[in-house]
Amino acid sequence: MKSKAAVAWGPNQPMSIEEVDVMLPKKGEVLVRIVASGVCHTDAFTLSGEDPEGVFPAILGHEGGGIVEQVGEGVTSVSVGDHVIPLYTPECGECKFCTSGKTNLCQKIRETQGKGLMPDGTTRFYKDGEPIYHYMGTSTFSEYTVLPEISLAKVNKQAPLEEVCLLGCGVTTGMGAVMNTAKVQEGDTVAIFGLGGIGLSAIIGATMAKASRIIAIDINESKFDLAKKLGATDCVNPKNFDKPIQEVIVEMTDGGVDFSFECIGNVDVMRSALECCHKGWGESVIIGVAGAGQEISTRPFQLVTGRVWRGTAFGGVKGRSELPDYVERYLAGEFKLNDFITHTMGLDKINEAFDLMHEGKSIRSVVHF
Ligand code: NAD
Ligand code: AHE
Ligand code: ZN
Ligand code: ZN
Repeated sequence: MKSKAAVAWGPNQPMSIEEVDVMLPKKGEVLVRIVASGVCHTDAFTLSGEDPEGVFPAILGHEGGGIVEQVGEGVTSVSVGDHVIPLYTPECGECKFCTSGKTNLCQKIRETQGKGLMPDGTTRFYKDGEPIYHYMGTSTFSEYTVLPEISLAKVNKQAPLEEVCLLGCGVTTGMGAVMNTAKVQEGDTVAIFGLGGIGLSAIIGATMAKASRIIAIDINESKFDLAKKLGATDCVNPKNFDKPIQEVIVEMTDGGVDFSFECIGNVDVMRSALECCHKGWGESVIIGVAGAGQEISTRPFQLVTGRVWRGTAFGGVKGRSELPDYVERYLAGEFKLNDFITHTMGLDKINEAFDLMHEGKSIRSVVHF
């Protein structure tokens, strides 16, 4: 069938809107009509050419909400008309990772997904007979996309897909990092580096966990109003100090925070985030994605003296079994999503959404189809 899609033909080039051919779903696959998709910094990261797994031409997008249009042979867990959120971290329920009870990183289809392919090693997108690669197993910048059944969370139809699409990545990642990965407890002190969709969602998580102090850090002070509205107790711009930001935070918190979160993808900030943690027990969680070839460093003494460095993908959330409950909690009014949606636009304006992100003017742009 035909579908309108934003095709990324190569790194650092604007995407172009094309009519592409989408193959119908094969065994275990599902055709989804995407209703809306958020734009996450990871899409821009891959478009920049910094992603070692970036393949082109590809249809990017991984923060979507859609409706099942057709199911392939053997698909039983979703049916036509169901509302779904695509999952870049699937949940097969049977692999070593799924059954470990220790991680959300299902590996059932990770190898093909990382190469931009469906599990059978082929693509479902074509333009003029030439294949176009999938992205993160989701490719939500297409009106129609095909996903494995294990990459879909079925959610309550009452939830507006134009908003809950943000639970397909950013909001779940930030909230999950705090509540699931770090397990912040009432009274803990928290520092959050980077106040985009991820960092602001981490603030929501820290507020829900009743953290006593939530220090929000960004070099773009226009992010501070929303950070405070969501619960930040302090907003700090590292540029306003003539010493390293970790020293500033250690002084503000009588020795450092209990937990810190890096929500930028900057390896120098990752070091600051670790080193602003309290000696003996402080934990720093890396969420940001850094480019090919980049590495983190610190003095091992930082770890010897009790600080912990860890990371998280999709907030440690198991998409099929846990994401529907995030949607229910949103519907129950536990947190809001529309604060994040600073811009909405049609797919044909998608490059503007990327520009707004690079200019620091948006939190989330949501593309409608
Ligand atoms: P964003 O661009 O919307 O926000 C990044 C924020 O960081 C901006 O507000 C920017 O001003 C701020 N910033 C930049 N440099 C800074 C510095 N040196 N010090 C302080 N603040 C600085 O991005 P986003 O969509 O919120 O994504 C954030 C990061 O998280 C990206 O690296 C993205 O790829 C990654 N990410 C990871 C996961 C995961 O599962 N681990 C999921 C989603 C996104
Ligand atoms: N492909 C990159 C890494 C990109 C990455 O870290 N992706 C995160 C999700 S970012 C969402 O906005 C993730 O889930 N990683 C786990 C995984 O299995 O991909 C690289 O460096 O190769
Ligand atoms: Zn993302
Ligand atoms: Zn699995």
